[in-house]
Amino acid sequence: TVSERSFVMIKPDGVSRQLVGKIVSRFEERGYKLVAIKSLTPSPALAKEHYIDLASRPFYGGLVKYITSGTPVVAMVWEGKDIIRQGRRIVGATNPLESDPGSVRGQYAVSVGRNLIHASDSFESATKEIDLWFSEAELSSYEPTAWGWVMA
Ligand code: YYY
Ligand code: MG
Repeated sequence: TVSERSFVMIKPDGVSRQLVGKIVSRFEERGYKLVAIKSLTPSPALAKEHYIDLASRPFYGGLVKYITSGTPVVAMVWEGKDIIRQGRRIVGATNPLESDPGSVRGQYAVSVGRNLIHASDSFESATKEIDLWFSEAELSSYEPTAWGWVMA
C-alpha cells in the first residue's frame, strides 16, 4: 500500500566508504518518502536484537561485531507504495555475486560480509525493526510535493 514503511540501514562500510548520499538518493529519486533518518553506533544489544533470527548462524558474532564496530550506521525509515519489496530490489541480493548490477550491492559490494546495506524483508520484520530502532516521535508525517504523481 501507499503508506507501507520499511526499515533501511546503511551499514558501517557504507558510511566509511562515503556512499550515504548516493544510497539515500536512490530511494529519494525513486519517489519514496523519508520518514526518519539518524546516524548512530548501535549497541551490541540493539545489533543482536536486530539480527536475532540469525543468532544460530556461524556468522552471527562477526555480523554483530561489524555493525557495532564504532563506525556509525545510518538508520532510516522509507515510506511508499510497495517499499518493502522495492527496497529489497534497490538493495539487491544478499550475496553480491547474485546482486543485480543495478542494485546498491550489485554496484558497490563484493563481499556478503560487507554488503553495505540492510532493508526489511517483510511487513513483519519492517514493523519489528522500525519499532526497535525508532521511537514514535522520531517518525515524521508529511507529504512530499510530487507524492500524488508518484504513488497514484
Ligand atoms: O536480508 P539480507 O541482509 O539480504 O540477508 P540476511 O539473510 O537477512 O542476512 C543478514 C546479513 O548477514 C547479510 O546482509 C550479511 C550477513 N550474512 C553473512 O555475513 N554471511 C552469510 N552467509 C549470510 C548473511
Ligand atoms: Mg535480512
